[in-house]
Order: sequence, then C-alpha cells, then structure tokens
Amino acid sequence: QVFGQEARHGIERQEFLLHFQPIVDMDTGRACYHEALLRWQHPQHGMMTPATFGDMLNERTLGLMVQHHVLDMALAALRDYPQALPKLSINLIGAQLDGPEDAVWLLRRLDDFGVAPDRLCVEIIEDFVLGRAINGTTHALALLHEAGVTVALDDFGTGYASLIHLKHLPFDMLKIDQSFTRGLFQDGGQSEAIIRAIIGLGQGLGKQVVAEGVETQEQRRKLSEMGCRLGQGYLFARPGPILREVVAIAG
Ligand code: G
Ligand code: G
Repeated sequence: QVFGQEARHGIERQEFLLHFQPIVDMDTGRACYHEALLRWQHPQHGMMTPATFGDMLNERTLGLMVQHHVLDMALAALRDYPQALPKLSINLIGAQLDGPEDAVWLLRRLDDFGVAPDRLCVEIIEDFVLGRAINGTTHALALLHEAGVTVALDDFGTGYASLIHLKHLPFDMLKIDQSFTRGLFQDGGQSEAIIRAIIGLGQGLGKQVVAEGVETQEQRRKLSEMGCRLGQGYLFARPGPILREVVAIAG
C-alpha cells in the first residue's frame, strides 16, 4: 500500500520511464520495431524493473493508472519519432485489458495523439485470462486487432492457453519464450523441437513469430535456419533509453 502511494507520487514526479529494445530482422540485422519496457527511477532505490514492482500492476486501479501512463509515454514517443520508431510494442496484463471499454479507451488515446493503430503492438501473456474461454479480454483484443493494432502473445509456450483456444483468439504474432531459446544446444534437442513446432504453428496460422532472448550468434543462426526471421535479445541490444537501429551483425 505504501508502494501504491509512492507509485502515485512517482507518476506525478515523472519517475517512470520507458526503455526500448529492438526486435530485429535476423537476416539483415536491422531493427523492425521496438518493445517498450517500464522502468521506475526511484529516488531511494535507483532504477527498478518490473521484477521489483510488477506485482502492483496486478491491482486494477493502480495498475490501470500506471498502464495509462505507459501508454501515454509510448504514444508520445511514436508521435515524436516517426522515423526512428516506426512501431512500438507495449506489455499489457489481462487485468489492464478487462473488457471492450479498455480497448475503446486505448483506441481513443491513439486518436488523441494522432498515431495510426498499426504503429502500436500490444503484448499479452497467455495467462489464465487468455487460457479460458471467450471473455472480456478476448473481446478487447478483438477490437484492437480489428482496428489494426498488432496483438502479440508473449512468452508463448509457458502459459495456459490450449491450442483449440488459439482458434478464437484474435492475435497476429507469437513470441517464443526466452527459456526455449536458452535451451537450444543445451537440452538434447527438446527446446529445438518445441521451437520448430511454434514456428510451424505460426506459419500454418499465418502469424508472425519472434524469438525472445537471443544472446549468441549460434542461437541466431539456428533460429534463422529454422525459419524464424524476427529476434530480440542481448545479442542485438539490451533494453536502453535510446532507440537503437542495430547495425547488421555478420552471421
Ligand atoms: O526488462 P524486463 O525486466 O523489464 O521486464 C520484465 C517483465 O516486465 C517483462 O517480461 C514484461 O512482461 C513486464 N513489463 C515490462 N514493462 C511493462 C509494462 O509497461 N506493463 C506491464 N504490465 N508489464 C511490463
Ligand atoms: O515482455 P517480455 O517477457 O518479452 O520481456 C522481455 C524481458 O526479457 C525483459 O525483462 C528484458 O529485459 C529481458 N530480455 C530481453 N532480451 C534478453 C536476453 O537476450 N536475455 C535475457 N536473459 N533477458 C532478456
């Protein structure tokens, strides 16, 4: 609760900021778009990541307040850097996208900033909210998807969504969880098999696939070979305050 009060002050005092990490075309080494990751520059505790304060985002009122602030920062960046930042991805949890009204609000905000919907991507974790049947969150995602916002399923493969549910979920992109990327060459081919299956699923369903947590050239080459074109990870760039174009890294 004390944290909640601090967070309210933190927003007023502009202690929250976004760091950016590029999502890269692994064939050319160029940034296609960026993901926005929330940071809290706390007066006593220094720079904090959601690992420290993420739990508070689960509280509906406070979570929404922070999320609205994140969205405004993201939209301001999109408006101000049309060249360097063609597209930006933000993270949402189900609690922040509870029903159609949250989607309507988000679309109105895009309009206020004069930012085209196709320049925004929302990443949502396939948690228990998405794992269940059609609900408020799926309706909200459908509205966003129809309006042209890219919908990405984050940390794919670690959640609860059953495959049959994918038929009803309005989404455009699968992000392969970084634990699978880390497992490449480490676990006797298990992660490789799972990654192949996810890439096949993406291709079959006509969805884009992004590999998370790419840290080595070896992983990058393997992922490219398997048909995964987009990647994100420390090999290309760490999340940072500056938008990075990323120069081609010799494969
Ligand atoms: O860089 P990293 O430690 O920031 O991010 C940790 C996790 O925090 C990410 O996997 C992401 O899911 C979550 N996260 C980052 N930024 C936001 C945000 O703005 N909103 C929400 N709900 N989650 C975020
Ligand atoms: O929302 P998502 O789960 O995709 O958030 C990405 C998280 O993964 C953030 O915490 C980010 O800092 C982290 N991250 C991004 N690239 C790498 C990487 O190459 N290795 C590791 N270990 N973490 C990464």
